[in-house]
Amino acid sequence: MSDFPLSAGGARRPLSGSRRVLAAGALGVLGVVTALSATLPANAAASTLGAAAAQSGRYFGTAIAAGHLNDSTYVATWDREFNGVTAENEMKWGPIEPSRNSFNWGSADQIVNHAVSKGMKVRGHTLVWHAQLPSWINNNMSASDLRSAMTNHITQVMNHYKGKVFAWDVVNEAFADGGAVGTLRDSIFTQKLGKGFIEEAFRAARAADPNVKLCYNDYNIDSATAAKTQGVYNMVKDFKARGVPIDCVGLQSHFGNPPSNYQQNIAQFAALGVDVQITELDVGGSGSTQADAYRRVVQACTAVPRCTGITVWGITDKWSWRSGDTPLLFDGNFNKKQAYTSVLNALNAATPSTSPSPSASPSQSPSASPSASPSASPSASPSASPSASPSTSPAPGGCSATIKTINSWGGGFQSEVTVQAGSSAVNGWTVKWTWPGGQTISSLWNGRQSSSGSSVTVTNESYNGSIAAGASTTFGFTANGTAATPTATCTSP
Ligand code: G2I
Repeated sequence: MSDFPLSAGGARRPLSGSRRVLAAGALGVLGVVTALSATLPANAAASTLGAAAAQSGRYFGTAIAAGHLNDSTYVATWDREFNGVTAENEMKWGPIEPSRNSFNWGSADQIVNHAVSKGMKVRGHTLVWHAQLPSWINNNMSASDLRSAMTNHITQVMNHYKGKVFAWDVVNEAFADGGAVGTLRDSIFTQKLGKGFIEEAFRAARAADPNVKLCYNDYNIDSATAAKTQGVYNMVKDFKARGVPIDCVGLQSHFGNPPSNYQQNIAQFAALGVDVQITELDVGGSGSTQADAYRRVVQACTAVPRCTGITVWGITDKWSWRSGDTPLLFDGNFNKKQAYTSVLNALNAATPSTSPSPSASPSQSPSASPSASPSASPSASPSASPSASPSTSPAPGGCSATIKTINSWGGGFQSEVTVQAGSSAVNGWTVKWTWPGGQTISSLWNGRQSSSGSSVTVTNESYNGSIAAGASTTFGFTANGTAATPTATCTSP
């Protein structure tokens, strides 16, 4: 558990526990998948956070406050170390639309234009949030008036930043900290529009811009098993099943320690077919304890290909929203802390990232019923592959497994293994294969691996052992050697 209770979004709360761009030709093998970026291992370690992250196709960003842009050390550190940015407050509803349909772009534009001129990735934060609302959003509004204000806000702000922002936090912090799984925070949005406001916001966002990633962002969803996490997980799964456009989940990660199942959590969201980003990272503490916690966060993200980037919530401890916890990578004088070095080293050791194109919205109707049939989404897990192992039909009650190559580069490759249940549900599975040419797995997610010589055995994680009849789950890995798709066997108890 964290030693650093803090508030996010205004509420006091306890915390839960705590290389060169890949050749375009190689991306072509991904078929429908348009990689955001994917990379090859570099020969030399990079010396800045952004350059180190870029080696694995990721970004390393920071929150920036326009009010500090007159400090030359602040701007120089931003430019030197980071290749991504989130406006700390300037794009929020209150600051950007202080009067209805009258927009104050100045401060946000300052940040975005600077970032774009430096080739940084910009996260848009945030469109619909219960905090920092303008005073003209109030209880006197009717539901239909609030709905039209929300749709107009989403549309105008997204239009203004079209082509400059790569991902939007469409809805921020909508889930409650207590209560049953799936309980939403009480807000003007739930009061007037009901829980469907989240879906309405995502559909409006997709209508405004078909090419940007649409994210759900929250705090205290870092632990894989927390009730709040499960609520968000269920929502994303439901959105995917019904074709509600969603492309990414942001784990804010304001804590003192990442929970022990943090990587598992990132992997379980990724397995739903969304990107995951660490969006507001700050880790209270100091010295080697803090450095170690930061290292574990970076390792957890970079072990999962669809964890595409990390943003820290500020540059220097002195201007952090929780400065008493000294949670950032630079001290009050912009000196690099021990945590800086551990992050840099972990980024330099990272394996490649992949990210498909934004999801399409098959239906723009906010009233699409929950029973609407699942639709194909281009952001579903990569389906095109240059090769796949043969799959045998499972016996009733049994399972089958198919290995396919997702990506390959000189000396390594990435694979996805689909575990399919037969005509009965499966509770627990074991997949085995034998490497033909000395391949070795370097990182595996959504499964537990044991190897002996060329024989590999992978069993389910606690969260993906149950597969309904006819349904499937996937796990993935990166490996050293020449890409291969050996025949895999699957057994279930
Ligand atoms: O609370 C930490 C973060 C939790 N997740 C969403 C983030 O958007 C949120 O950021 C913080 C900013 O770091 C603070 O800077 O959001 C706070 C508001 O909830 C921001 O604080 C506000 C102060 O409350 C205002 O009084 C102040 O005018 O910052 C404003 C600008 O300095």
